[in-house]
Amino acid sequence: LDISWLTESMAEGKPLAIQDRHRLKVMGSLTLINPPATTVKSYACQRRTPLKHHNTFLTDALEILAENAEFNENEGRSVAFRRSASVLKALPHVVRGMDDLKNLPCLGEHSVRVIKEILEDGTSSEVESTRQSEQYQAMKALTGVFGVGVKSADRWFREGLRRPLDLIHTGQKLNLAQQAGVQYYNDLNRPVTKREAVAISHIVEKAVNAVLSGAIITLMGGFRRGKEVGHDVDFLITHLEEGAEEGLMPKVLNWLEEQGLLLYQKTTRNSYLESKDGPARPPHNLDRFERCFSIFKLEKGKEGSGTSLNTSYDSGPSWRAVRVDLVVSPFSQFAFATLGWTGSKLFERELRRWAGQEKGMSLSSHALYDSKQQRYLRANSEEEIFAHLGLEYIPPSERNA
Ligand code: DCT
Ligand code: MG
Repeated sequence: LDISWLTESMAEGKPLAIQDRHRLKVMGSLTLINPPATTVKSYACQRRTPLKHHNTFLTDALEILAENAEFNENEGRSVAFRRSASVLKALPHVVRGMDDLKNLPCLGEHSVRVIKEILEDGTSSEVESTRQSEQYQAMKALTGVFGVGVKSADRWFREGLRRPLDLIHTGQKLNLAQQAGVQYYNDLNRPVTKREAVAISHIVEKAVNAVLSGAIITLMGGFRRGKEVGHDVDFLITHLEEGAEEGLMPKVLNWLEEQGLLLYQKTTRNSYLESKDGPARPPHNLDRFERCFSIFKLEKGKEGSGTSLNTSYDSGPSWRAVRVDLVVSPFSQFAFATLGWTGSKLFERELRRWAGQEKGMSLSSHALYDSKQQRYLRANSEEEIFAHLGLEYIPPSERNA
C-alpha cells in the first residue's frame, strides 16, 4: 500500500487535499474489510475451541511435553504447555511461520522454542527424545492402568518395572481398582466409541428408572463436547425434586450388580455441605458429589440400535470392559455440576482461574461464591453461570480447550 502522499502531506503540515481526503476514507474502509491479525483472548474460557482444529501437528507435540511434565510431577510446566497448545487449538488457521505467533497470549519461551523447531525442521528433538525415552513410555503404560497414579507409577519405574504385566510378575501389592485395571488393561485402553457410550446410556437409564422415576440422566465429559471417542463414559444424574436423588447411587449399583453388568465399582459419598464447607474451594473440584468410578461389562451387539450382529467385533470375548463414571447431584447444584463435568479439563481449570483472579469469585462443581458480595450466586443453567462470571456463553462443542 503506497501512502507516500499521506506521509508527505503530514510532514509538510499541509491540510489534505480533497482527493487525498477521499483516498484516506477509502483506506479506512479497507482496514475494516481486512481487520488486523486474529486476536486471541488469554483465558481458555474466553475462547471458542472446536474439537477439530488446524494445528494438531503442533499441539500433539506440546501435549507430549505436558504429559511428561505431569509424569515428573511438575504441574506448573505441564499447565504452561497445555495452555500454549490450547491457544493454537483456537486459531482459525494453520500456523505456518513464527509471524503467525505474534500477539498470541500464553506462549512461553519453551513452547515457542519447540514450535519454532517444528516449523523449521518438521520435528522437535526434545519431543522426539521424550517420546522415545524409557521413562516416558513406562510411565505412560503404568499410569494407563486404571487406579494407578503418577506416584505409584514412578515408584514402580524406579524399581525397574516397565509394563502393566510386570506388576503381576513381580507380585506387587495392588488394591482392588488396580487389580481390575490390570485385568481389563487392553479393553480400558481401547477408545470407547460414541455408539458404545449410547449403549451404556441406555443401560444407565434403565437402571436409574428401575429404582427412581423422573430422574434426569445426562451424558457429560468429552461426549457432551462432541467427541467421537473417549477413555470413559461420564454421567450426571439428578432429579427435579430436591432430595429425591438421595440414596440413589447404592440402589442403581445394586440393580446393575444383579444384572451382572458391573465388573468393578467404588463409590465415594457426597461430602459437600454448603453451610459447613463455605466457599473454600476443594483442590479437586469434582470429588465431593456422590460419585461412582466403575467398570461396566458391555455385551457385544448391545451397542447400536438393537442389531445383534456387529461387525466391529469379529473375535474375542462376547463383551468388553468400559470405564463409566456416575455422579449424582442435587437439582440446586445441577447447573454447576453440568458445567464442571463437561470439561475439557483445561477449560474447567481456566474457568476457576478466571473466577478467582478476574472476578474475586470461587467456582466449583457445586456453587459459585462471590467474595466481594459475600454470598452464593444461584444459577439454573450454564448460561446463567457464564453471565455471573461476565463471560460470553461458550457451548459445550467449543469447550475443547
Ligand atoms: N474434570 C475436571 N478436572 C479433572 C478431571 C475431570 O475438570 N481433574 C472434568 C472435565 C471433564 C469431566 O470432568 C470428565 O473427565 P474425563 O472423563 O477425565 O475427561 P473427558 O473430557 O471426558 O475425556 P475422555 O473423552 O478421555 O473421557
Ligand atoms: Mg470422559
